[in-house]
Amino acid sequence: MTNNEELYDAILNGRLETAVAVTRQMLAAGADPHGLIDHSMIRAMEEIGARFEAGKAFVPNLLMSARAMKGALELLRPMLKGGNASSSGKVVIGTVKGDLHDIGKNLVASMLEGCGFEVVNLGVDVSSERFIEAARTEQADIICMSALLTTTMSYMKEVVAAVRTSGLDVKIMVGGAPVTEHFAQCIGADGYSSNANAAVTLARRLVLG
Ligand code: B1M
Repeated sequence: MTNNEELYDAILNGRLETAVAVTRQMLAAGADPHGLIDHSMIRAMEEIGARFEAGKAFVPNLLMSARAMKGALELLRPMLKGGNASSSGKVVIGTVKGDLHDIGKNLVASMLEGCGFEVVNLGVDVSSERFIEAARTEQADIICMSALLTTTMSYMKEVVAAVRTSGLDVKIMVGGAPVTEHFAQCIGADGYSSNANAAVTLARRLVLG
């Protein structure tokens, strides 16, 4: 088994210690953190999700995989640099109300941070009031929302409406597995991105105008 396969297998089967040990080993050998994320870690989460959907895995399996993924991701966090040292702008980020998925959102937050943005991470289950309050207090340039459930993505529309009514001068970005460009346009968001790298490009574009 290659190291990439071992990492994939460890996350898929929720083995935290192995996931962390293999990640550490691969980094020491000079592996590219983005390669690990894209080729092993996200693939493993997709597979456990597919098994869950097919009734071949259950919520405890999702939790264990998530724990293993988070442990490995923690090692990569300081390395997710994009080479821009000065502050590119301030982002308030959170997973919307009713939704507890935070791995992708945290990946986006880490990438933004690594690429020079100041990031205020509000966590999960974030209401429109909290997004607005944080954006106002922090004088944020961008509100970034994540949703992983088809049942919670509709809440993004409420947040966009509440932000527009509040009169705040802030851009709004949305993303997460069920979200699409079309959906983002329909709810009046300023932009959509499908992954963490694209989120950085979009944030830069929104701040520069
Ligand atoms: Co849940 N879950 N889950 N889950 N879970 C999904 C999302 C699901 C697709 C699984 C499936 O059925 N195949 C399904 C949703 C179905 C649907 O809505 N159509 C599902 C379900 C049903 C549920 C529960 C309802 C299960 C239950 O209790 N019966 C429940 C809901 C709880 C809740 O939120 N209220 C639930 C619970 C959980 C756990 C808590 C056990 C756990 C989350 C742990 C955690 O996050 N701390 C979990 C997990 C792990 C998953 C899967 C398997 C993996 C998610 C993940 O971390 N992916 C997921 C299946 C899947 O996604 N294939 C699933 C890896 C991550 C890196 O990708 O988050 O997509 P992702 O982020 C990407 C992009 O989407 C994008 O960038 C990231 C990196 O490239 N992105 C953004 C994300 N946010 C962005 C914001 C941006 C831009 C890009 O702003 C501009």
